[in-house]
Amino acid sequence: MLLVPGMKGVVVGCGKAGQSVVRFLLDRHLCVGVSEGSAAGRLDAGMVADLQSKGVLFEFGGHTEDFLTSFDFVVPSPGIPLDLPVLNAVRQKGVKIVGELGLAAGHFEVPVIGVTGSNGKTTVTSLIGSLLDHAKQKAFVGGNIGTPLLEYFSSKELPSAVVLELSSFQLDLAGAFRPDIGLVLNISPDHLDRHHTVEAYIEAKLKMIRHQRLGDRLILGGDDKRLAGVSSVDNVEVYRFGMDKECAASIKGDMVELRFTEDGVLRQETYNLEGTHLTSSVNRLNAAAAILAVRFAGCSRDQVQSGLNVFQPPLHRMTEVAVIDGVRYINDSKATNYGAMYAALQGCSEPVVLIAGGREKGGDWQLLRDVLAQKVCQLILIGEAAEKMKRVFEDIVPVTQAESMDAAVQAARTFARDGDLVLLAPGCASFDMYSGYEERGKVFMESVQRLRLEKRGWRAP
Ligand code: UMA
Ligand code: ADP
Repeated sequence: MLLVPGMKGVVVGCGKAGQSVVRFLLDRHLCVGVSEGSAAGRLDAGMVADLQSKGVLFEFGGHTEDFLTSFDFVVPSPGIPLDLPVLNAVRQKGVKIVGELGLAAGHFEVPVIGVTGSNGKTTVTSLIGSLLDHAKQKAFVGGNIGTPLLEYFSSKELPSAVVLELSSFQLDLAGAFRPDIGLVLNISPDHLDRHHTVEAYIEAKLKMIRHQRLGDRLILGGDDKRLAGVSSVDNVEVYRFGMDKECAASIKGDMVELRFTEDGVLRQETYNLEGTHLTSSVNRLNAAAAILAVRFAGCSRDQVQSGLNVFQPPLHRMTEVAVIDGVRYINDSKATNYGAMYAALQGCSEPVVLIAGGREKGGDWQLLRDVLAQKVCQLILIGEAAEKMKRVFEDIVPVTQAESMDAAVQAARTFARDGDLVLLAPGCASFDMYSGYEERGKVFMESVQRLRLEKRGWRAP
């Protein structure tokens, strides 16, 4: 979006992303406002005072039409539902609604790699960042992963590339944004409380690729039925990754085989994941996607292989916590939707004692019945969704309920036999019991560590 000094922009929501939008607009000499839903005292007083001293106008405790329509455009933070009545009213009055991506579109000076999908975004984004780093290309890594994407514009040194994890919330307002290399990893229902229908959710995700142009590249999950019919625009070249050997990056055991044409030359390369931390079924796919992206971004084969060898996947994603009495305990707290829960179970070869539940995000539990029947020997339910999940699954698997994570882990210990796997893969958000998936995963890991200490005869703290 073209920003001219003196224009007036208002940011809705003053969290991490909102604050970075404010800084971005101030740096461009715009008149800036903030409309924040919570009361004034809930925000960091120092931050508010600092912004006020720079001329930023605030309204607290809600979003009013009068305040918002006194600006030329409105920038909702990613977490703000776009169907809020006040946003509809503002739209009807002709005030433009633009997102972080819409503001950034056209202003990146270096190649952009955009990563979206329902699951694996953070792993693939951080893997791409790490592989580029390993090849001495310092990339800016941001977006949904944590550092707001507009922070790129305050980088002290120009990075060699930008790697963005993009959520459906951010892509909903993508404007004319386009990545030079776009990755859509997979699609499974998620965030239906916000998007209402699977179709609307998919449409939001695919906004990432709508403005790509000739010369850009699109990397798609090849095993995903919902992505099979997706085609690129403007003859953008499409590369698929997956189990099928026809894919440009295909998985064969612990190997990733690449086969693609570059400058008219057929390239065939093999990468070995054995001995890396990327051998789980989902991480092999994630590695295949990331390898394609960084090869297109100029890393050599050898740089990529040595980068894969040292990469540590982020915590709470199929993280092994301990082996106690022959039982492996796995923390997949980040499995907050059906797709991740399904993938976690599908990849397990041992009988699974599954700890699941939490706050539902919308969707149909029936889709998981087959995989639970196949893989799970005992289901332990926690949180708000427990009653409903019990009704869906109790005829196919033994079910018990637990009041806390600690009680769930203690129960899992009594059910699990030598050779089983205790898996925390909730399939739900965590906010009914925890501040987020990190806290939920941490509590699970602490409970497992207590089991280990008890086994050694030490009194757990
Ligand atoms: N608020 C209002 N009005 C409302 C609702 C909220 O004013 O109606 C205010 C809140 O009081 C708060 C602010 O808005 O002050 C929060 O804004 P936000 O929810 O957009 O959160 P941020 O802190 O700005 O973080 C956002 C992303 N959050 C969401 O998409 C919900 C972060 O993704 C992202 O890391 C960050 O920007 C930096 O880019 C988090 C996330 O949960 C990790 N993402 C979802 C996911 O991964 O599933 C999509
Ligand atoms: P996101 O950022 O999209 O939420 P993460 O890398 O944080 O992705 O992983 C989220 C959850 O999805 C974890 O439970 C993880 O084990 C699972 N997961 C990771 N990669 C994939 C994949 N390619 N397909 C399905 N599930 C995956």
